[in-house]
Amino acid sequence: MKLYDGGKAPNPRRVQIFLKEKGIEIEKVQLDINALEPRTEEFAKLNPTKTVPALELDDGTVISETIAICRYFEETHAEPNLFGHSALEKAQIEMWQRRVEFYFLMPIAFAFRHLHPGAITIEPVQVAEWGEMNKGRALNFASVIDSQLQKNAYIAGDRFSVADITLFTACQFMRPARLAIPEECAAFTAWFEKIGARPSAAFD
Ligand SMILES: N[C@@H](CCC(=O)N[C@@H](CS)C(=O)NCC(=O)O)C(=O)O
Repeated sequence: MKLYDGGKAPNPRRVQIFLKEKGIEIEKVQLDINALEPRTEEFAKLNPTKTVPALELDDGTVISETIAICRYFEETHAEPNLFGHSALEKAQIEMWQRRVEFYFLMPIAFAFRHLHPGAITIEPVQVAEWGEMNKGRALNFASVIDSQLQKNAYIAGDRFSVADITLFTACQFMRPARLAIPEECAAFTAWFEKIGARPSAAFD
């Protein structure tokens, strides 16, 4: 089994942190996103979306999409549980994971890809207006996150879950996207510091 990884990029980071939380070690093949290594025809045969992360099983089956990879490992290594136990907890974790991914991580990624000069290699047609619009979307959603974290220790409730991993990697991606958690979001900032202190958050 091997993981096609992508260094500090947010989606590869989500799987890296998930594996560390589970205590799973696995062979990794690093692909350089800036050198467009995931876009080669050879890699496209493994993963037609030409993105990392991608997990290749021993029988050659390839699983891509960050959450699909994390779910696979949740099934093979049940503890610590990161996707929820009860029907309600599973639904709440899924809800927050999707909210964070669609309304926070993706706008941050669009802001980076359409506004950062260094992203021109991966996004040759940068549309600054779209980048600016997404900056606003991410910052608006930060206040939703802050109100949730005023009432809960973790984004989906009272314990750490896969939704926190998505949120943490999104927050780390804010800096290259030239964004920051708004100053007034004190609960959000405190949560970011708390998650950053977990051993799994350290870069390899
Ligand atoms: N929906 C995919 C997104 C994967 C994705 O966009 N990965 C980025 C790195 S964060 C990538 O491989 N980009 C390569 C490229 O744009 O050429 C997932 O959840 O894994």
